[in-house]
Amino acid sequence: MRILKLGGSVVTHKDEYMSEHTENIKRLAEEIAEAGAYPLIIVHGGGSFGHPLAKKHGIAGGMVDKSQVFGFSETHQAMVKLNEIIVDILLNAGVPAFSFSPSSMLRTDGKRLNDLDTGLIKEYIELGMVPVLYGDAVLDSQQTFAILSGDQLIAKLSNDLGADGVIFGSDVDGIFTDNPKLNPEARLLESVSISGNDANVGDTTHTDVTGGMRGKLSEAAEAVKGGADVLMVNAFVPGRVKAALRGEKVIGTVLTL
Ligand code: IP8
Repeated sequence: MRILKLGGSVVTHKDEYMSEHTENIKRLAEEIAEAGAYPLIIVHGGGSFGHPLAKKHGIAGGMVDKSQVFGFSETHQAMVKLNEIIVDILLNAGVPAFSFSPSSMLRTDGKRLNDLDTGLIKEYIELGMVPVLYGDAVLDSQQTFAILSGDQLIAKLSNDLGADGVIFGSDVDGIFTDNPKLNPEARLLESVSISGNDANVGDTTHTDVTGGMRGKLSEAAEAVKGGADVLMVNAFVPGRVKAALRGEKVIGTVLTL
């Protein structure tokens, strides 16, 4: 079983509020359909849908004021909208996508996802469907609510379901020696050891309440520890996600123990 992350920077125009990247989503849906690499779970990020609202209402830090409740709903609703757009496009491309709302099936504890009942997800997969989940505004046992990143969700799904491979599709080729958007000298690393310290991923260039590339790396490390092959690829370059899903050699960064 494989898990594919479609980063928020891939499925939305990150600097345009609530603007989906239809062209990218359509091409990726075709690639996913053509790869036919089932069983598969897809998880997408928030991009310009979830993150600006989560930030505006301080959702990631938990509830300090009742007035945030409305913003919590708005943040979730923005993710529902983005998810609907993505699932519709996947279905049009012939991928048997099925939407799962994380906030309806789990809660975090101090921002961490410790318990996840994967029974239902498993049943949908066994029927041949492709569950599509997303980073979401969720209830939290310690701070009333929190933001669960798609990356943390992936690590948990990968470990609980015993995924063979996890592919993180983002807007960069993989992990670089430095942030390639800020430093032209940055070099792509073909493989990165999660125990080593060979990458300086720098800071994210957009609003990201869940920790940007640094957060992604630490969640990806959890999936590596659980035994999955983890690959980071540029989902903007046509063919890379398809090749990665097929298990073919592709430009990107492999994470190792
Ligand atoms: O983009 C966060 O998911 P991510 C989702 O995977 C929200 O970190 C609601 C901001």
